[in-house]
Amino acid sequence: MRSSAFVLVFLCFVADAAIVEHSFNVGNLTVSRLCEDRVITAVNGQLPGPTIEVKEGDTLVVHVTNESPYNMSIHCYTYKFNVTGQEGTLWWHAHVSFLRATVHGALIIRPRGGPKRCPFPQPHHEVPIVLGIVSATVLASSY
Ligand SMILES: [Cu+2]
Repeated sequence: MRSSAFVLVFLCFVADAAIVEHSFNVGNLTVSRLCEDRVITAVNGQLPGPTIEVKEGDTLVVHVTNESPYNMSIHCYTYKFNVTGQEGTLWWHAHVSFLRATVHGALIIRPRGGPKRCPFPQPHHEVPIVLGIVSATVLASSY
């Protein structure tokens, strides 16, 4: 009896986990900053890039098509992560330093147990805010 209850609880846990998929198209984007139009590299034509929302325990799959002038040709990659052991609002970003300023976005990992597991009262509304430094040097070096 005890082992069947354990199996049932385990199945509920597994059934609650989801596979969250995103497609990132990395390419050029013209933005107006510091009173000038500049061409930057961005994801899905957005700055900051798309917000990813998952629950702890989900599997995150990101399909990336690189159409930026870097790497010279179109490359496609698929990244797969198991989101375990982390909760909160983080950021995803390019690991090339001069692209990190424009190729980034919010990664929101919600607790598996829902809002009741948050260590604060449930907010009325949530808005992710991504702070970035855009300087003439960054813009000049990103195209
Ligand atoms: Cu990093």
